[in-house]
Amino acid sequence: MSDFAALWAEIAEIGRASSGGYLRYALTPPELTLRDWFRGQAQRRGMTVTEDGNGNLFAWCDEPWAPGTVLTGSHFDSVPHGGGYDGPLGIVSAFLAVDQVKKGAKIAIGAFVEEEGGRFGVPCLGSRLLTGMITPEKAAALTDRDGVTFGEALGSLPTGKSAPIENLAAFVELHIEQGRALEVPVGVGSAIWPHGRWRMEFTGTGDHAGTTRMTDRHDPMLTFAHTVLSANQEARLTGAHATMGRVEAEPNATNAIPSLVRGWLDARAADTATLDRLLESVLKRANERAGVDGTELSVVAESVTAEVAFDTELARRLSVLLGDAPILPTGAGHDAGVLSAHLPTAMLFVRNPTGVSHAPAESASDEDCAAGVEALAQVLESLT
Ligand code: HGY
Ligand code: MN
Ligand code: MN
Ligand code: MN
Repeated sequence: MSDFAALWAEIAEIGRASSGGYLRYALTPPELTLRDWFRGQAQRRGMTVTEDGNGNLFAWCDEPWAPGTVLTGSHFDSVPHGGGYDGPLGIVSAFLAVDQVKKGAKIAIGAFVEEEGGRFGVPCLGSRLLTGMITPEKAAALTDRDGVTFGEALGSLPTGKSAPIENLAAFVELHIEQGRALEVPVGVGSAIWPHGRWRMEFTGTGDHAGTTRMTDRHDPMLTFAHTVLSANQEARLTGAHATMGRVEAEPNATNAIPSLVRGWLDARAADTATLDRLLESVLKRANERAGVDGTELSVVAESVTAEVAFDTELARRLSVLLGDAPILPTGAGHDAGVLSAHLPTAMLFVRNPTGVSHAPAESASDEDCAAGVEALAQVLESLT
């Protein structure tokens, strides 16, 4: 069994559901177990473990936050029934890469909290707090579906931008590729598509499903359904990606016309203009349909991420270092996208044969993952 396969096996069952996907929500038992695993791996290597007061965990080969440190790592949390590689692959690979880099190199490994936004609704919450892109107060007040706030889950008010991130020389995140673009084991990231998530609330008139004539209804599910179709049509027309994968109805009863339907639009595009055009069109059509249905619509942008272009020179250098590894963009958000506004940042992608992600079918071969570890070790060696 390869070093990678052996270390991977230590975490593969943590948080795994009968679906084969993972339920590793931030600061819940499975993710806390993975944090304990992280601490054990760090101690096994004589690394110093620190927490930054925002829920982010770090392991340091040298002094914490020593100037010139190169940070690598990713996240442990998953979307509901997500794949096992999205996040943890970057952390497991980091520990194995540290084993290969010369002793004394100033390298650190980070495990960022709530990257998926799967529990508290804002993605990259930990890296946004670390870089001051969200206030501790706003983060602390975010609630999960059981009404637990992030502050309660963390056990304190987050410390926000308190660590000297300016001391870091670079951040490199290794991540499984989440599309179908990578034909070789390892690639280098060029950009992250602009993207965001909008909470849309459709308000109508609750009523009896059996006694209310169709002409007398103000049914928000109808307006919602038209909005889903509009988003899908607009995305197909413009090459954007639009998804409404999460929906809630109140009172959510089979025999009651809903009074309210809440749906989240996840929209992304290769450039900002296309994304803006999609959004404008979907909101226009949704409001028009609300007029027809006699329903009301309110929209809240829960998080919007501008286009991220990674350091081109660094990406090219890494591509050459890795034997002309392909350089490719991603439609997925990452903590690297947040950190790239504050320090030189690069991403490495490991091939995903199914191309599926955020679902149990996400996959990567041990051979490709081992190639990813080698690549990360070479990159860390070259940067330190
Ligand atoms: O949703 C995303 O793009 C990322 O996986 N958090
Ligand atoms: Mn993800
Ligand atoms: Mn991820
Ligand atoms: Mn009844």
